[in-house]
Amino acid sequence: MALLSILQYPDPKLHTLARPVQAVDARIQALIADMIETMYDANGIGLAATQVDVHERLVVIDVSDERTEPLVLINPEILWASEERVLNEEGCLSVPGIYDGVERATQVRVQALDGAGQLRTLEAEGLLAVCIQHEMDHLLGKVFVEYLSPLKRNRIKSKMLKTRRALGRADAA
Ligand code: GNR
Ligand code: NI
Repeated sequence: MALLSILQYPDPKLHTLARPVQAVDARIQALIADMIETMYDANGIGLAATQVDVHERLVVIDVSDERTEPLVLINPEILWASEERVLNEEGCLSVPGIYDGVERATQVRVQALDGAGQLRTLEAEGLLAVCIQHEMDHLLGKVFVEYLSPLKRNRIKSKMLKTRRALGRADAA
């Protein structure tokens, strides 16, 4: 197992469209284990492969308080989303320190392969539904700040770049 590094907004690689996972094999199982470890280490409730620079349709999620219920979604597809929307305060491990309101469907029905390669259907509401939609956006190359006004987004972009310059990161995008 290994901790993976998480791409930071505005890294253009965060806007890559992920391809479907072709086979749930040893390589994918190892990636799942590393992503779960990385998500827990970063205190996140979800992590998309896109965020660790792997552009395949795979996400891990754990919204449990004890952080003992990891959920793996491979090649997830939304079968149904409620018309009803709710505004939630969102954050993202790729945009640390930034929180803002995003409107999402309150309920979703999702089909995905699990970590064993079994096709499953999941009904979600509350924080899980929000997290699933946030993670699936990452697989499409979309970061939550893209729902905010251009003014807010540009302020966030500048702040992120400034913070990274101050930290002296050579890998700043
Ligand atoms: O840890 C996370 N918290 C969170 C809070 C509200 C809405 C979405 C999220 S997902 C985020 C982890 C992350 O960046 N996943 O891509
Ligand atoms: Ni995120």
